[in-house]
Amino acid sequence: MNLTEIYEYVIDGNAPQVQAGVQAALAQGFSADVILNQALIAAMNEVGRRFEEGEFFVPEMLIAARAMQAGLALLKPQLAEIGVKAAGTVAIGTVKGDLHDIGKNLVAMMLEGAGFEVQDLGVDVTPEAFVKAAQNGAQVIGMSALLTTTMNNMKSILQALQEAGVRGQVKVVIGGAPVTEAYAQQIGADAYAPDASGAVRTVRGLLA
Ligand code: B1M
Repeated sequence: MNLTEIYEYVIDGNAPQVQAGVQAALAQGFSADVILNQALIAAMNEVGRRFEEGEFFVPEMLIAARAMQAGLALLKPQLAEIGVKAAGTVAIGTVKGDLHDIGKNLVAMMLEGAGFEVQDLGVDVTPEAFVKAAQNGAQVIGMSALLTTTMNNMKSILQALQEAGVRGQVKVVIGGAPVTEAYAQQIGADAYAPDASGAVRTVRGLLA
Protein backbone atom coordinates (compact mmCIF):
# COMPACT_ATOMS: atom_id res chain seq x y z
CA MET A 1 0.00 0.00 0.00
CA ASN A 2 1.44 3.42 -0.89
CA LEU A 3 0.44 6.96 0.07
CA THR A 4 -1.42 7.53 -3.20
CA GLU A 5 -3.64 4.56 -2.44
CA ILE A 6 -4.45 5.92 1.04
CA TYR A 7 -5.20 9.30 -0.59
CA GLU A 8 -7.63 7.61 -3.02
CA TYR A 9 -9.29 5.57 -0.25
CA VAL A 10 -9.95 8.75 1.76
CA ILE A 11 -11.56 10.38 -1.27
CA ASP A 12 -13.64 7.21 -1.79
CA GLY A 13 -14.63 7.29 1.88
CA ASN A 14 -13.34 3.76 2.46
CA ALA A 15 -12.49 3.86 6.19
CA PRO A 16 -11.35 0.20 6.61
CA GLN A 17 -8.92 0.54 3.68
CA VAL A 18 -7.66 3.89 4.98
CA GLN A 19 -6.90 2.25 8.33
CA ALA A 20 -5.23 -0.75 6.66
CA GLY A 21 -3.24 1.64 4.48
CA VAL A 22 -2.10 3.79 7.39
CA GLN A 23 -1.04 0.70 9.34
CA ALA A 24 0.88 -0.65 6.35
CA ALA A 25 2.55 2.72 5.69
CA LEU A 26 3.65 2.99 9.34
CA ALA A 27 5.02 -0.58 9.17
CA GLN A 28 6.94 0.37 5.99
CA GLY A 29 8.59 3.19 7.91
CA PHE A 30 6.69 6.25 6.67
CA SER A 31 6.57 8.84 9.44
CA ALA A 32 3.17 9.83 10.81
CA ASP A 33 3.45 13.45 9.68
CA VAL A 34 4.25 12.41 6.09
CA ILE A 35 1.20 10.13 6.01
CA LEU A 36 -0.91 12.90 7.54
CA ASN A 37 0.20 15.62 5.12
CA GLN A 38 0.71 13.69 1.90
CA ALA A 39 -2.22 11.29 2.17
CA LEU A 40 -4.93 12.39 4.64
CA ILE A 41 -4.76 16.20 4.47
CA ALA A 42 -4.00 16.20 0.75
CA ALA A 43 -7.05 14.00 0.16
CA MET A 44 -9.32 16.25 2.24
CA ASN A 45 -8.08 19.28 0.30
CA GLU A 46 -9.11 17.46 -2.88
CA VAL A 47 -12.49 16.57 -1.33
CA GLY A 48 -13.00 20.26 -0.48
CA ARG A 49 -12.11 21.24 -4.04
CA ARG A 50 -14.56 18.71 -5.52
CA PHE A 51 -17.29 19.98 -3.16
CA GLU A 52 -16.69 23.57 -4.24
CA GLU A 53 -16.73 22.53 -7.92
CA GLY A 54 -20.07 20.76 -7.39
CA GLU A 55 -18.58 17.30 -8.09
CA PHE A 56 -19.14 16.16 -4.49
CA PHE A 57 -22.13 16.74 -2.22
CA VAL A 58 -22.54 16.64 1.58
CA PRO A 59 -22.80 12.80 1.83
CA GLU A 60 -19.56 12.22 -0.08
CA MET A 61 -17.81 14.84 2.00
CA LEU A 62 -19.09 13.31 5.26
CA ILE A 63 -18.01 9.80 4.28
CA ALA A 64 -14.56 11.02 3.24
CA ALA A 65 -14.21 12.99 6.49
CA ARG A 66 -15.08 9.86 8.49
CA ALA A 67 -12.52 7.81 6.57
CA MET A 68 -9.93 10.52 7.21
CA GLN A 69 -10.75 10.47 10.93
CA ALA A 70 -10.35 6.67 11.03
CA GLY A 71 -6.83 7.08 9.66
CA LEU A 72 -6.06 10.05 11.87
CA ALA A 73 -6.98 8.07 15.00
CA LEU A 74 -4.15 5.62 14.21
CA LEU A 75 -1.67 8.43 13.62
CA LYS A 76 -2.46 10.50 16.71
CA PRO A 77 -0.17 8.65 19.19
CA GLN A 78 2.79 8.92 16.78
CA LEU A 79 2.06 12.55 15.97
CA ALA A 80 2.09 13.37 19.67
CA GLU A 81 5.36 11.44 20.14
CA ILE A 82 7.20 13.28 17.37
CA GLY A 83 5.76 16.59 18.55
CA VAL A 84 3.89 17.58 15.40
CA LYS A 85 2.15 20.85 16.14
CA ALA A 86 -1.43 21.41 15.03
CA ALA A 87 -2.01 24.18 12.46
CA GLY A 88 -3.98 25.98 15.20
CA THR A 89 -6.70 25.34 17.75
CA VAL A 90 -10.36 25.83 17.01
CA ALA A 91 -13.26 25.52 19.45
CA ILE A 92 -16.53 25.00 17.62
CA GLY A 93 -20.12 24.64 18.75
CA THR A 94 -23.76 25.10 17.82
CA VAL A 95 -25.13 28.08 19.71
CA LYS A 96 -27.49 27.99 22.67
CA GLY A 97 -31.05 26.86 21.88
CA ASP A 98 -29.98 25.10 18.68
CA LEU A 99 -29.62 21.31 18.38
CA HIS A 100 -28.62 21.04 14.71
CA ASP A 101 -25.17 19.51 14.50
CA ILE A 102 -24.69 17.83 11.12
CA GLY A 103 -23.15 20.90 9.47
CA LYS A 104 -21.12 21.79 12.55
CA ASN A 105 -19.75 18.24 12.72
CA LEU A 106 -18.79 18.40 9.07
CA VAL A 107 -16.97 21.69 9.59
CA ALA A 108 -15.17 20.20 12.63
CA MET A 109 -14.13 17.12 10.66
CA MET A 110 -12.85 19.15 7.71
CA LEU A 111 -10.86 21.39 10.06
CA GLU A 112 -9.37 18.32 11.73
CA GLY A 113 -8.61 16.93 8.29
CA ALA A 114 -6.77 20.16 7.51
CA GLY A 115 -4.50 19.69 10.54
CA PHE A 116 -6.23 21.87 13.13
CA GLU A 117 -6.76 20.76 16.71
CA VAL A 118 -10.52 20.90 17.14
CA GLN A 119 -12.39 21.15 20.41
CA ASP A 120 -16.01 20.25 19.72
CA LEU A 121 -18.19 22.02 22.28
CA GLY A 122 -21.32 20.23 21.03
CA VAL A 123 -24.79 21.72 20.61
CA ASP A 124 -26.85 24.17 22.69
CA VAL A 125 -23.57 25.80 23.76
CA THR A 126 -23.81 28.66 26.24
CA PRO A 127 -21.87 31.92 25.84
CA GLU A 128 -19.98 30.95 29.03
CA ALA A 129 -18.73 27.73 27.41
CA PHE A 130 -17.42 29.68 24.39
CA VAL A 131 -15.72 32.13 26.76
CA LYS A 132 -14.12 29.25 28.67
CA ALA A 133 -12.78 27.76 25.43
CA ALA A 134 -11.20 31.12 24.57
CA GLN A 135 -9.72 31.39 28.07
CA ASN A 136 -8.31 27.87 27.65
CA GLY A 137 -6.34 28.93 24.59
CA ALA A 138 -8.52 28.36 21.53
CA GLN A 139 -7.24 30.63 18.76
CA VAL A 140 -10.45 30.48 16.77
CA ILE A 141 -14.04 30.30 18.00
CA GLY A 142 -16.43 28.77 15.48
CA MET A 143 -20.18 29.19 15.92
CA SER A 144 -22.89 27.42 13.99
CA ALA A 145 -26.64 28.16 13.93
CA LEU A 146 -29.42 26.70 11.79
CA LEU A 147 -32.39 28.62 13.16
CA THR A 148 -33.20 32.26 12.47
CA THR A 149 -34.13 32.52 16.14
CA THR A 150 -30.87 31.11 17.53
CA MET A 151 -28.49 32.91 15.17
CA ASN A 152 -29.09 36.01 17.29
CA ASN A 153 -27.29 34.23 20.13
CA MET A 154 -24.06 34.68 18.16
CA LYS A 155 -24.20 38.36 19.05
CA SER A 156 -24.55 37.53 22.76
CA ILE A 157 -21.53 35.24 22.54
CA LEU A 158 -19.44 38.02 20.98
CA GLN A 159 -20.58 40.31 23.80
CA ALA A 160 -19.68 37.68 26.40
CA LEU A 161 -16.20 37.31 24.85
CA GLN A 162 -15.82 41.09 24.99
CA GLU A 163 -16.98 41.34 28.60
CA ALA A 164 -14.61 38.53 29.64
CA GLY A 165 -11.72 40.46 28.05
CA VAL A 166 -10.83 37.69 25.59
CA ARG A 167 -12.36 39.03 22.35
CA GLY A 168 -8.98 40.41 21.26
CA GLN A 169 -7.18 37.10 21.60
CA VAL A 170 -9.49 34.99 19.41
CA LYS A 171 -10.77 35.11 15.86
CA VAL A 172 -14.47 34.38 15.48
CA VAL A 173 -15.89 32.62 12.43
CA ILE A 174 -19.60 31.96 12.01
CA GLY A 175 -21.74 29.88 9.68
CA GLY A 176 -24.96 27.93 9.21
CA ALA A 177 -27.83 28.06 6.74
CA PRO A 178 -29.46 31.37 7.84
CA VAL A 179 -26.14 33.14 8.48
CA THR A 180 -24.69 35.54 5.91
CA GLU A 181 -21.57 37.59 5.32
CA ALA A 182 -23.61 40.75 6.00
CA TYR A 183 -24.78 39.34 9.33
CA ALA A 184 -21.19 38.51 10.31
CA GLN A 185 -20.21 42.10 9.62
CA GLN A 186 -23.24 43.45 11.44
CA ILE A 187 -22.47 41.61 14.68
CA GLY A 188 -18.69 42.10 14.48
CA ALA A 189 -17.53 38.52 13.79
CA ASP A 190 -14.16 38.22 12.04
CA ALA A 191 -15.44 36.02 9.25
CA TYR A 192 -18.30 34.08 7.72
CA ALA A 193 -17.91 30.79 5.88
CA PRO A 194 -20.69 29.34 3.72
CA ASP A 195 -19.64 25.70 3.96
CA ALA A 196 -17.14 23.27 5.45
CA SER A 197 -14.38 23.65 2.89
CA GLY A 198 -14.88 27.42 2.98
CA ALA A 199 -14.47 27.25 6.77
CA VAL A 200 -11.08 25.56 6.35
CA ARG A 201 -9.93 28.26 3.93
CA THR A 202 -11.28 31.00 6.19
CA VAL A 203 -9.64 29.66 9.37
CA ARG A 204 -6.33 29.23 7.52
CA GLY A 205 -6.61 32.84 6.40
CA LEU A 206 -7.46 34.13 9.88
CA LEU A 207 -4.43 32.41 11.40
CA ALA A 208 -1.99 33.18 8.59
CO1 B1M B 1 -34.43 21.44 11.79
N1 B1M B 1 -34.86 23.12 10.90
N2 B1M B 1 -35.56 21.94 13.32
N3 B1M B 1 -33.99 19.70 12.48
N4 B1M B 1 -33.66 21.07 10.11
C1 B1M B 1 -34.18 23.41 9.65
C2 B1M B 1 -32.90 24.21 9.88
C3 B1M B 1 -35.29 24.24 8.87
C4 B1M B 1 -34.73 25.21 7.81
C5 B1M B 1 -36.32 23.27 8.26
C6 B1M B 1 -37.47 23.98 7.57
O1 B1M B 1 -38.39 24.39 8.23
N5 B1M B 1 -37.41 24.10 6.27
C7 B1M B 1 -36.03 24.98 10.06
C8 B1M B 1 -35.46 26.35 10.45
C9 B1M B 1 -36.34 27.49 10.00
C10 B1M B 1 -35.81 28.79 10.42
O2 B1M B 1 -35.22 29.00 11.42
N6 B1M B 1 -36.04 29.76 9.55
C11 B1M B 1 -35.88 23.95 11.16
C12 B1M B 1 -36.70 23.89 12.31
C13 B1M B 1 -37.83 24.88 12.36
C14 B1M B 1 -36.50 22.97 13.35
C15 B1M B 1 -37.32 22.82 14.65
C16 B1M B 1 -37.70 24.13 15.32
C17 B1M B 1 -38.53 21.97 14.28
C18 B1M B 1 -39.52 21.79 15.42
O3 B1M B 1 -39.23 21.13 16.38
N7 B1M B 1 -40.65 22.42 15.24
C19 B1M B 1 -36.37 21.96 15.53
C20 B1M B 1 -35.43 22.85 16.35
C21 B1M B 1 -34.65 22.06 17.35
C22 B1M B 1 -33.57 22.91 17.94
O4 B1M B 1 -32.52 23.06 17.35
N8 B1M B 1 -33.85 23.51 19.09
C23 B1M B 1 -35.61 21.22 14.48
C24 B1M B 1 -35.07 19.96 14.67
C25 B1M B 1 -34.38 19.23 13.71
C26 B1M B 1 -33.93 17.78 13.90
C27 B1M B 1 -33.51 17.44 15.33
C28 B1M B 1 -35.09 16.91 13.49
C29 B1M B 1 -32.81 17.66 12.80
C30 B1M B 1 -31.39 17.98 13.32
C31 B1M B 1 -30.56 16.73 13.51
C32 B1M B 1 -29.12 17.10 13.80
O5 B1M B 1 -28.58 18.10 13.38
N9 B1M B 1 -28.50 16.21 14.53
C33 B1M B 1 -33.21 18.77 11.84
C34 B1M B 1 -32.75 18.85 10.49
C35 B1M B 1 -31.97 17.68 9.98
C36 B1M B 1 -33.02 19.97 9.67
C37 B1M B 1 -32.71 20.16 8.19
C38 B1M B 1 -33.72 19.29 7.44
C39 B1M B 1 -31.33 19.81 7.70
C40 B1M B 1 -30.19 20.53 8.42
C41 B1M B 1 -28.87 19.89 8.00
O6 B1M B 1 -28.33 19.07 8.72
N10 B1M B 1 -28.38 20.23 6.79
C42 B1M B 1 -32.97 21.72 8.00
C43 B1M B 1 -33.54 22.07 6.64
C44 B1M B 1 -32.45 22.33 5.63
O7 B1M B 1 -31.40 22.86 5.94
N11 B1M B 1 -32.75 22.00 4.41
C45 B1M B 1 -33.73 22.07 9.20
C46 B1M B 1 -27.18 19.61 6.22
C47 B1M B 1 -25.92 20.32 6.74
C48 B1M B 1 -24.67 19.68 6.18
O8 B1M B 1 -25.99 21.67 6.32
O9 B1M B 1 -26.25 22.51 8.68
O10 B1M B 1 -26.49 24.08 6.68
P1 B1M B 1 -25.85 22.91 7.30
O11 B1M B 1 -24.28 23.14 7.37
C49 B1M B 1 -23.53 23.58 6.26
C50 B1M B 1 -23.40 25.12 6.15
O12 B1M B 1 -24.51 25.80 6.71
C51 B1M B 1 -22.09 25.42 6.80
O13 B1M B 1 -21.30 24.28 6.49
C52 B1M B 1 -22.12 23.11 6.53
C53 B1M B 1 -21.57 22.13 5.55
O14 B1M B 1 -21.54 22.65 4.24
N12 B1M B 1 -21.96 25.65 8.23
C54 B1M B 1 -20.90 26.35 8.73
C55 B1M B 1 -22.70 25.19 9.27
N13 B1M B 1 -22.15 25.59 10.41
C56 B1M B 1 -21.03 26.30 10.13
C57 B1M B 1 -20.09 26.91 10.94
C58 B1M B 1 -19.03 27.58 10.33
C59 B1M B 1 -18.92 27.64 8.95
C60 B1M B 1 -19.84 27.03 8.12
O15 B1M B 1 -18.06 28.19 11.01
C61 B1M B 1 -17.93 27.95 12.38
